[in-house]
Amino acid sequence: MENLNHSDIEDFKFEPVTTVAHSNIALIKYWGKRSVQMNLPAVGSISLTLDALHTQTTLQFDESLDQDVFSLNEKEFGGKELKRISDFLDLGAATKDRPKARINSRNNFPTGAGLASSASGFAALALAVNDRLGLNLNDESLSAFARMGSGSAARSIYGGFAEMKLGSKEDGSEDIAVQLYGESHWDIRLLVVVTSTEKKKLGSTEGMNRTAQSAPYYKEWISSQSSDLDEMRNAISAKDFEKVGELTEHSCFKMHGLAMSARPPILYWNAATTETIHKVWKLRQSGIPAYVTIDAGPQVKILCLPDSVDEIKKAVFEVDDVEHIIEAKPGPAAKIVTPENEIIA
Ligand code: 2P0
Repeated sequence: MENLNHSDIEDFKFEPVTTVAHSNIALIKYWGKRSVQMNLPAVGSISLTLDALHTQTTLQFDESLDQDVFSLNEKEFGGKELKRISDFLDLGAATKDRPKARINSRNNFPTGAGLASSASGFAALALAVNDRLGLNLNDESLSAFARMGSGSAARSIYGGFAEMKLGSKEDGSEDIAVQLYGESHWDIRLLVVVTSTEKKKLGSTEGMNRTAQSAPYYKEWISSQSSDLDEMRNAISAKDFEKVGELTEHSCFKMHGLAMSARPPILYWNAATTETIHKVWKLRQSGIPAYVTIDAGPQVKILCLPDSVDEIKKAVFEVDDVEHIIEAKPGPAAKIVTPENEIIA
């Protein structure tokens, strides 16, 4: 990230820019950090970017401000939410002594409930900062910058299937994301089954740190990841749906089993989460190819093929407390949008 070194005032563009980045679902999960300070993941991960879930962010540097102003879905945030954003802008500018900014973000999905809002959020912000500060980062460097905001954000720079690489250097220069395949590689679907829109009680960062410190299988989690990644890369390349599904479920349950083994235990699921898992497994027994995955929250994400969507939705709506289902396809890369193309959510 040595080229993140643009603190001269001339580098700031003071007109606003608007960016959109899409959320992603990890098929092979990231959980744990090898450096908390640099936000370096302990394991690589593979994801699918989702068209239906996005963050749109407008960034404007303004010399008349004496502190950054951050709003999400029209609500202004201070405290640790604002600090996380301000620290990220400092990192982009390579100085704390920079013009302050207004950051207006809008998610088209519930925030903080395990729908990876930090992934699309920091990808959108990284792209906006790159543009307004004239950093000229290529996609890999941009992904490393986004990663410093949130690990999963590195993958949301790309459309389609992306891999976050596990670097070995301490400076994080190898911890970048790359695209495996674009969004047109494979027409699959991801159904996001929303079982609760309450904000989660334990954030991912805290959950990961507690897991690393206390889960007895943490070493095995790390040592078994590279073969999962190899198998998943091959399965996506071959468009082998059963294999991708089986590996996706395996990585999900391995991550959650690990988190459950932390002290005190971490359990992100509610009753509807568990019931939905069983519903999907029952559908599979009846011949419908569908597989579950779950992030740091109670929502269940169902990987399936386009012609099974209606039947799966019908069955899952029978579960008590399923509030709604969002249908997603492989989504596009993060991009700058012109005012005419801004999405009014
Ligand atoms: C993932 N998750 O691979 C995993 C699976 C949740 C479960 O990445 O601490 O918000 O900001 O780097 O990216 C969510 O964690 O964590 C996440 P930080 P992040 O998608």
